[in-house]
Amino acid sequence: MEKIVILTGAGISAESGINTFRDSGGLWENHRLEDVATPEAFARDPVLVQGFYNARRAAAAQARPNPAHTALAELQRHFPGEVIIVTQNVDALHEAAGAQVLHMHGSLDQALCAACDHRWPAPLQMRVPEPCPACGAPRGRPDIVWFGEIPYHMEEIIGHLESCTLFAAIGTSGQVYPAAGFVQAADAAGAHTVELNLEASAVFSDFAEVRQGPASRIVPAWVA
Ligand code: BJW
Repeated sequence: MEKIVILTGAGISAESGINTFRDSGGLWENHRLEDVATPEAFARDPVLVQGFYNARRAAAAQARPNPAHTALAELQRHFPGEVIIVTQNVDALHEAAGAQVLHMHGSLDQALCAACDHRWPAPLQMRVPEPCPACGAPRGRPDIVWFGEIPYHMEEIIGHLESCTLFAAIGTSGQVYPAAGFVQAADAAGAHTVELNLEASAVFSDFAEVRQGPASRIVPAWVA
């Protein structure tokens, strides 16, 4: 049976109005991404880090799926084989388009207790401190995979990569691992590999095929 694995990154949501990370120099209010997206940063300056995610949660709440999200959802619904969508994005636009996805870097709309691992729906604005409703510890954080933390669903994702016949990476810069290495795992499994991006990613030469352009145009054309 054909199995397609699709990895998406910030570029697929760009035309829905959500900023990508590295196009703007990777800066947020003059802070490097690595200075807000780590557990150490949260321990050092929780107000700064919650502010970063509160702003992004507010932006994501206004965003709607674009034709690229819709095309992937339709592919997943109608393809006779299996279509696995793995996203690095923490927005919920794939789900809003009707797709089922694995969020390897977590979700903006979930909160996580750093004391007991309990998860609950994040309020639009998380506070500092944000108490955990299960254990009461003042250690609520965004349920986001930060640098140095282990991405979610890795065993399942690797299993899919090892058994896929086609792998596509859409709108991701290929600068953050382990996602940037998925193309090599799929290639080793004998899959055809294709990159769809506005410009060549850092790992474009690992792909058998590269298609360039805005996701809202090239993804529906690729799926058709
Ligand atoms: C369009 C478009 C349009 C624009 N149409 N396209 C040295 C070497 C190798 C690895 C490491 C190293 N030092 C440290 C590491 C590991 C580290 C890492 O990779 N660091 C690099 C910076 C080098 N990785 C980790 O720490 C990860 N954990 C880990 O490795 O654990 C060990 C382990 C792994 C596996 C099994 C067991 C153990 C965790 C990484 C967590 C990443 N977290 C972030 C932030 C949190 C989420 C959030 O705040 O939202 O996730 S970083 C940030 O980058 C975010 C993204 O998901 C991620 C990827 O970014 P993405 O999506 O590619 O976006 P951009 O902005 O980079 O690119 C956008 C692209 O779209 C561009 O190419 C544009 O051209 C394109 N585009 N408009 C189509 N309209």
